Amino acid sequence: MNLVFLGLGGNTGNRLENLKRAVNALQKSCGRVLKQSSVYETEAWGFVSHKNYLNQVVSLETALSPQQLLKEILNIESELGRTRSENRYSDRSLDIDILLFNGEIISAENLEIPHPRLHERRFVLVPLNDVAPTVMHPVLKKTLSELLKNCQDTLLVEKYSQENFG
Ligand code: PH2
Ligand code: MG
Ligand code: MG
Repeated sequence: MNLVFLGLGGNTGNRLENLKRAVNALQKSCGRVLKQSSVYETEAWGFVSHKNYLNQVVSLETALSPQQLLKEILNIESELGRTRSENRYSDRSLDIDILLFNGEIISAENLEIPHPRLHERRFVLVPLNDVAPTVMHPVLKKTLSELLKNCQDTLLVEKYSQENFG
C-alpha cells in the first residue's frame, strides 16, 4: 500500500461542493481517504484572479502506482467539470495534485513528485501541515512544518468558516 498526499483546490462554481465530490470520487476509484485537512479560503497564487480558491489536503492509502493514480485523477477532474485552458494558471472548478507519494522522487515528463512548487505555496503547506506536520520532504529534507515556518509566501490563507458550511 502507498501513502499519498493530495492537494485539492478550485475557485469556480460551488467550491465546497466540488471538494466534497472530489473526496467521494477519490474514495470510489483510488483507495481509502485517511485524513482530511480543514478547508481554507486562499488568494490565487501565480496569477491575478478576483476569485479566491478553496483548498484542502487529504491523505490517501492506495494500491495504484503514481501513473495509475494520475490517470484516475485526470478522470475525476474532468467528470467534475474541469476544462483545461492553454494558460498555465487559470480559474478552474477543480484541480487535484499529487504532492507526495510515499517518500518517492519521480521526474517524468507528465508527473513530478514531490510537487515542485509545494514549498513555495502557503495554500498547500497550511493544509498539509494539518495532516502531516512531521512528514519529511524527500528532496528538501525538511519536515512540512519546517517548510511552512520558512515559507515566504504572503498571500491570504484563512480557515473557511463554519458558518459558510452546509
Ligand atoms: N492552483 C494553481 C495556481 N494558483 N492558487 C490558489 N490559491 N490555490 C490553488 O489551488 C492554485 C492557485 C495551479 O494549480
Ligand atoms: Mg495545481
Ligand atoms: Mg494539477
